[in-house]
This record gives sequence, structure tokens and C-alpha cells, in this order.
Amino acid sequence: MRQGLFVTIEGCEGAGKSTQCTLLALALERHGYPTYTAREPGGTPVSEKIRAILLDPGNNEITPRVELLLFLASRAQLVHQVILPALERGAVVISDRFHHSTLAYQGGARGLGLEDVGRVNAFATGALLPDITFLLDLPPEDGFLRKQGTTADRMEGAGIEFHRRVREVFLELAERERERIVVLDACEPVEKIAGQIESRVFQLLDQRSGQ
Ligand code: T5A
Repeated sequence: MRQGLFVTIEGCEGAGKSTQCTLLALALERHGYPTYTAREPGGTPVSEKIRAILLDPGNNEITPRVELLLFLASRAQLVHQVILPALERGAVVISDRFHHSTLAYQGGARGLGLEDVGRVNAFATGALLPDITFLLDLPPEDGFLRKQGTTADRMEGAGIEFHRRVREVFLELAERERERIVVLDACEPVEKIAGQIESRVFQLLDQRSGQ
């Protein structure tokens, strides 16, 4: 039975997701909450091998459907090997990206369709959904500026129009799921964003312990 809290952090390239996942985990651990942090794609030995295939810029023959299925294969392994057991133990699980990324990148920007992608994702995850999602929003150009000097992976090399579409779909999803997705301005200072995320997560944990 699921008892923990499942938090996901989403956004375009360089939005600050990894930074905020780390800060949230540290804050939770300081308060004594058992915490597990995962990244997507990846997070298990098998999923990390799939990540390497997906991000290798040399794999330019991968078709959109194969890309989708590889992201979901990585996620299925992560969910069943790590996330569900951690939630059952009562941990707070923080995932650096989850299904909203698949909807935005593969469903929207690659054109596979939100409904079809949503259905295959539900099959892969057993319909696991986050309790809350933080969408770190910023123009993709600004995210790429932050990553200047690093080598672009296969997804980053998809072009600026692709990444603009990703951002648009993230914002559309946030409109549709106002009860689950909190949109935060990723241009704000790191500490301010961290404070916003922490206060919402601790509020949810307090609500649960009061039940
Ligand atoms: N993908 C993933 C799909 O297409 N479908 C899917 O289903 C999934 C799960 C993953 C790729 O796969 C795609 C999306 C991606 O293209 P990745 O390497 O994990 O690849 O890429 P990202 O998740 O985008 O990770 P990044 O490292 O690019 O970005 P982050 O984690 O958002 O940013 P972060 O925290 O590393 O910060 C980047 C830089 O900005 C600074 C940091 O110090 C760092 O230098 N920074 C800030 N600077 C100013 N103000 C702030 N508020 C800042 N916050 C961070």
C-alpha cells in the first residue's frame, strides 16, 4: 500500500531541476523524513543503460516511437524496482522528471499525441501519478545559456523550435492539472525557488500527518 509522498520536478533543459531536487532532499532529511531521489531517464542500473542509448547523439536513427518506448522502459524499471517500494516504506520520493516530460517531449514536441502517450505511460507505470509536481518554467534559450560549455546530448540537439514546443506543452499541462502542477518562475534565485518548493511540500506532509 502506498504511504509516502511522490514529488516530481519538471521543466525544460537547464531549468534548475537537479539543483532543486538536491535542495529539497537535504531539507527533508534535515527534518528527519526518509527521502529517495531519482532521475529520469535512469535511476536503476538497467535504466541508466537505457539513458545512455537515449542521450547518445550518435544514435540519430532512433525513431520517435522507439524513443518513447525506451523512455518508458527506463521508467517502468525505475517505478517497479525503486519508486513503489520506497513509497510503500513511507519515504518521500523526489523524481527529477517523470511522465509530464514524456507528454511534453514525446507527446507534444515529437508529435506522438498526448492521449496515446498517456495510455502507454499508464501501462508502464501501473498508472502511478505524482502527488505534486513543480514545473520550473523558463524560456529554453535561457536554459541553454546556463548549459553553455557542455556537450549537447541527443535530446538537447533537437533544435530550439522543438524545445519551445516542449515549454508550451508543459504550460498547457499545468493549465489542465492545476490541482497537481505548481508553476514556478525558474529565472528567480535558487534559494527563493527552493523556499517555495519546501513550503508546499512541508504543507502537504503536515496535512497528511494530521489525517
Ligand atoms: N526526456 C526525459 C524526454 O524526452 N522524455 C522523458 O520522458 C524524460 C524523462 C534528459 C533528457 O531527456 C528528455 C529531457 C532531456 O532532454 P538530462 O541530462 O537529465 O536529460 O537533462 P535535464 O533534465 O534537462 O537536466 P539539466 O542538467 O539540463 O537541467 P536541470 O537539472 O534542469 O538544471 P540544473 O539544476 O542542472 O542547473 C543547470 C545550471 O543552471 C544553474 C545551475 O547551477 C547549473 O549551472 N541554475 C541556475 N542559475 C540561475 N538561476 C537559477 N534559479 C538556477 N538554477 C540552476
